[in-house]
Amino acid sequence: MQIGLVGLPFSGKSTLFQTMTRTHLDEATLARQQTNMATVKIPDPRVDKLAEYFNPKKRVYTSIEFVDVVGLKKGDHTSTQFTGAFLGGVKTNDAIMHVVRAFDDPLYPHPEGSVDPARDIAILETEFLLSDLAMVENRIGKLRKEVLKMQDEKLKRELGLLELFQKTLENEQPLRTLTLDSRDALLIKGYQFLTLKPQLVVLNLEDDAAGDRDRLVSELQEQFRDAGIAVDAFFGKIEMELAQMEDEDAAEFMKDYGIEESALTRIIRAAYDMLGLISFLTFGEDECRAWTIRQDTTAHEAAGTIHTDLMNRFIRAEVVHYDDFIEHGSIQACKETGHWRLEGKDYIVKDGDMVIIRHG
Ligand SMILES: Nc1nc2c(ncn2[C@@H]2O[C@H](COP(=O)(O)OP(=O)(O)OP(=O)(O)O)[C@@H](O)[C@H]2O)c(=O)[nH]1
Ligand SMILES: [Mg+2]
Repeated sequence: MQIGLVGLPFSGKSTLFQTMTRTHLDEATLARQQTNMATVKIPDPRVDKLAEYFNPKKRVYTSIEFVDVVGLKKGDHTSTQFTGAFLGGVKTNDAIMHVVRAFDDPLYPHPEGSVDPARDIAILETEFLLSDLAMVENRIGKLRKEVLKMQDEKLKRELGLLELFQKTLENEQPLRTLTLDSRDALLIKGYQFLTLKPQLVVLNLEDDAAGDRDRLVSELQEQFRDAGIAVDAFFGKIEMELAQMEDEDAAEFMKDYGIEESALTRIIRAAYDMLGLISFLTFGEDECRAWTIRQDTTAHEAAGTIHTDLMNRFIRAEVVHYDDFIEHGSIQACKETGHWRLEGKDYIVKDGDMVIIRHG
């Protein structure tokens, strides 16, 4: 799973990247404007709690890959230039995290001349819309000819779908506002449309804006809800310092600033939700581990994420939900109270299910 960090120049992409990946990029690296990539463990207190019970040799978390996408050039200080390299870089990501500047700093002038988050969100969306529209139009032209030549049902279906996309985009609606069934989704997957990707806007707030945070976030959320964009916020400067501290110092610092949860934890969880991802858990004396799956994954498919062998020789899943396990305190107690269940292939795995796959 890969998430691309995008945003106008000086919005704080590299700052957020360093915060979330707990890396430090030096000035020279930043100036080189290269694409940076890092894998981030998804913090999951449930894995820690299970490890307390089972005392395993290993605990394993799931992870997401973050990419600091570069390529947006500062234009002649009135506009931002979007390059093909930039748009191409965004395409390969599963989801977009759009860093939007809400801090003012004369040292780093805003490329559009003023701080205006709603405008900045729209600038990027418009660019993505135009890029998708160009691709749709181009493809429709070719498809129409092909459909005339060879009455192919699949091509016809694709054409119909792209015509719907064209209308949607011409009405300035991003493609993520459409509901596609899995068959259609598969049909157009290869295009990697930009406005089809889930997008999370992350406002980069001024250090002293803590009191305004909820208001700013909910105003923007209201404004962009119809476009299917989620909004969150972080304090770039503070949280970067925070991410580079030892845990003890960080706790102290957070208390001083009244930050309850680090951006790292919160934003990563928001990204997880945005992608429709959930975790199930495996446990035992060897390892306690979280696994990432999409919502609506069956027990059979979930077994396949652990190992294809488990999928091929799947007999049944034994399942107890993490909350029930914590409430009753042991597997034995869960069995006695009927919270330990046997499930078949088609069982839809829930977030927080503790699972044992029985196989032949
Ligand atoms: N005052 C203030 N400065 C910030 C904040 N976040 C980032 N900065 C500073 O703004 C400058 C630009 O931040 P970056 O994270 O490099 O921004 P970027 O989006 O990666 O910029 P480009 O890669 O050049 O497009 C850096 O010097 C940061 O230290 C913030 O919340 N407040
Ligand atoms: Mg940068």
